[in-house]
Amino acid sequence: MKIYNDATSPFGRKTVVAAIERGIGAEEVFLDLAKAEFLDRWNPLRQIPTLVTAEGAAIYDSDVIVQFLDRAHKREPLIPVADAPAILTRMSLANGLMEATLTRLVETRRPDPSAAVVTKLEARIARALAAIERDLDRLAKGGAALRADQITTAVALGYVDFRFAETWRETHKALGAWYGEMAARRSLVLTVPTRKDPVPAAEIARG
Ligand SMILES: N[C@@H](CCC(=O)N[C@@H](CS)C(=O)NCC(=O)O)C(=O)O
Repeated sequence: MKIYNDATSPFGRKTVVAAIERGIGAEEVFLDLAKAEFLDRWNPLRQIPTLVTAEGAAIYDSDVIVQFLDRAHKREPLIPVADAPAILTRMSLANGLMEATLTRLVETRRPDPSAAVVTKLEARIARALAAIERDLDRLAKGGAALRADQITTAVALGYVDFRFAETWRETHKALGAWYGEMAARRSLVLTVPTRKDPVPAAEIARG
């Protein structure tokens, strides 16, 4: 299977981290979204990540890819069934944090950015960070195998660092400490948004 992605997409990073965490045989393929017309046959939204199976089926978006990956390994589930609603809700919160950070960046890069829109998005980012820290006990709970909510949240925090600011640690110390441990994991280190190349397939399958 191939995962179409680029270096900076947090949604794509989430799926590649999940594949590495469970040692799933997947190939990450980088594309340039500005020249990705070929992707339309797989994903008419022309968005990444898009997974294409060996049989030629397309799977998207990122949360669906994570659920697909969860059927492709025999280790602990990324989304344990017993707690799925809470895990998926924490994933939605982290996805929203990624979206707000991305939309804010796009707005600030427009020729005439709206201060009101930027303020609204920064307030959303602040509320999301506070809510994640309030729920940190449940988020951090668990064994050595990362769950999908932990992966999504760590990737979202990395994206806030990369595209907005690192100052959130000053007011969210416990969350900062949790993220520090997460960011040191091999799966997160291999997928930093400043990388130049896809993660080699052998590194993903190694787990
Ligand atoms: N809900 C989607 C969001 C994917 C998304 O927004 N991807 C961005 C890259 S971070 C993209 O493809 N942007 C190109 C575009 O929308 O034109 C998911 O979870 O996969």
